[in-house]
Amino acid sequence: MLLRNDYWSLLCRGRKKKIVALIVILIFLLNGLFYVSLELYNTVKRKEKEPWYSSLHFDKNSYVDETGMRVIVGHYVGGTNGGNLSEDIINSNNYAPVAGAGEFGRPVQLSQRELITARELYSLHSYNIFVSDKIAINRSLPDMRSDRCKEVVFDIDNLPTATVIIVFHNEAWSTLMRTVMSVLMRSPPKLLQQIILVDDASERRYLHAELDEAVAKLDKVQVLRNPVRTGLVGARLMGARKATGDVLVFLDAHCEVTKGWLEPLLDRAGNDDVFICPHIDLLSADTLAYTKSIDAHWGAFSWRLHFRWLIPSTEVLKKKSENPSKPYPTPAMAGGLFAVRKSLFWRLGGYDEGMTIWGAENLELSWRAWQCGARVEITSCSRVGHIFRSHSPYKYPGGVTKVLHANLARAATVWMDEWADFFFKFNPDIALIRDQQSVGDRVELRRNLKCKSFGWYLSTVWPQHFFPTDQRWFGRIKNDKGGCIGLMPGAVGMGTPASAVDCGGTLTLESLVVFTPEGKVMADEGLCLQQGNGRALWKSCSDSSKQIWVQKGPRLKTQSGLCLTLVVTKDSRGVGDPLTAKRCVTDNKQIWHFNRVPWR
Ligand code: LR7
Ligand code: MN
Repeated sequence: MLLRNDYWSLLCRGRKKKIVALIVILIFLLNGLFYVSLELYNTVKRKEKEPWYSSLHFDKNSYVDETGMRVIVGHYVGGTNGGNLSEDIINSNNYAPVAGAGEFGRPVQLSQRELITARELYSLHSYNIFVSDKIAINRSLPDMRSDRCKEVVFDIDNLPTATVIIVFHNEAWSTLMRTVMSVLMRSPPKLLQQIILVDDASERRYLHAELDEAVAKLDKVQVLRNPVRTGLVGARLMGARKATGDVLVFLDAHCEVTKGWLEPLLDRAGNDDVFICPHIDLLSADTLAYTKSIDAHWGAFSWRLHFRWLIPSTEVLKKKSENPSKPYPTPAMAGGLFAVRKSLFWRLGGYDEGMTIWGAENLELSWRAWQCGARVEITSCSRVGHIFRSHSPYKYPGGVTKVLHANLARAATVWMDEWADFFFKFNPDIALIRDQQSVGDRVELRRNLKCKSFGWYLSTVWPQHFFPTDQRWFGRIKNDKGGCIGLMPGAVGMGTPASAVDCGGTLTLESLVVFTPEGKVMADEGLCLQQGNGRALWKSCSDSSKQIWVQKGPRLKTQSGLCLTLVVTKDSRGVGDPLTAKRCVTDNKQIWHFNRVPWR
């Protein structure tokens, strides 16, 4: 009988025995290593499919369209302001550039280990501060201008000068400084009069002495300090009062300007009748990559007065393609990035100082500009990147809703006339604070400037708007089986299949539609009911004949004579069931009840 040892002695002996044992152990180890790396690789793959930040808090109403443009912005759901991070971490400046990182606007990718830290720090600013701290504050960026824009020659000697105003509250050091450096590096010195940073009472330690020291080394840059936090309106006004340049150029504190950005703005702003905005590109909040945003966009707003990017009118698109370097009009501006001659800014009343912290000042300014004889425009030749974030990182005294609602109530009361009544009627929480706003001085300003009506603004500046008017039917279109034509809450997006929604109470905007004399069924967000292939869809309102519905008694017919039908599948009341145009038959699923609702 062989002993265990004897097997070994049969195979090998002495030194050889040890070597074989070693090889066996090595194979074991290698095997283990292989499995670990496989697991790691799989995790990375999985992460690639579903980015790590997808677990973070996103506004359900926001989405990015196929071109990468954040179509819905400017409505926040409140943040966590740094969560459980220690005071030391919150107050430290960890800027440590890594050679080459983010150069030429490229994305910065992190290792698995770094991602853990990055995720922990994310809530501080609602963008990836860990990545930002790796990118040099004077990084290079590509020239983002189209060839047609590069061809334009400016007479530098005859352009007005610029004061660039950047307000901030608890901004990250690296992003703020990168904004400043990009302006210094890419503005003709002759045109750049000064850069004014306005600190809106930031608490972060690194934004005090450390910032002062850094700024002292830079030519033309100064810091003003707001003793109490007023919000961006108060801070911008503080900067504007100290401006010595001819033109005020406002930027958010997390922007990067690209080559040739200033000249087209100054060229147009010199005219003294216009608020001119650059074309806003995207700086990814996760990788800080610089990406182009959709070529043609303009700004407008929803029924709830949330700022929205929309596709411009056909007329504007046509003019834009004929002359791509020419500025084009926009019904509203996003608010953060624009240039205006100082004299015009003050002549039109600066800003409404009653607006605190954040929100609505962009719509107020846009309406005021248009209604009071000026214009709001975008020039595609000036390209500036901005970090779009999905929620706001800082504190709102009393809560974001309270602050935003008060600002919206002010803007609506002063400028919207009958449409203010529409806004308040369907937003009863905001109506409650309507009378608390003292806007006497702003109403007087409007009277003194002899400004035009909101009706004029809608029909002249934004004739493609989707608000109700006296000439448009407004109300609820209810199927005989139950269910109304409307937007599914939360399912807002271009090209969403249309389903019947719960008819809800009298004030539910989701179940209310505008039916225009031309036959368009319009819902909030600029969406029109359109017959697609086999299913009715909510599509961006356009001139398409597929968006025309003809009312024939209780039926809604397409131009080819099909009848809008509720395809009852799951719910006896039809809620959630698909809508589509089908051959007309005698069927109550094709019968619609038009219940008119007064729009104001
Ligand atoms: O209390 C505050 N004090 C401040 O100084 C709150 C904010 N701020 C500063 C802040 O640090 C930042 O530099 O104000 C600036 C704007 O605040 P953001 O970046 O939180 O605003 P936003 O980019 O999300 O929102 C857009 O809408 C706002 C409405 O009040 C302002 O008009 C912003 O300037 C505006 N930003 C843009 O237009 C950039 C383009 C993106 C879009 C849309
Ligand atoms: Mn911003």
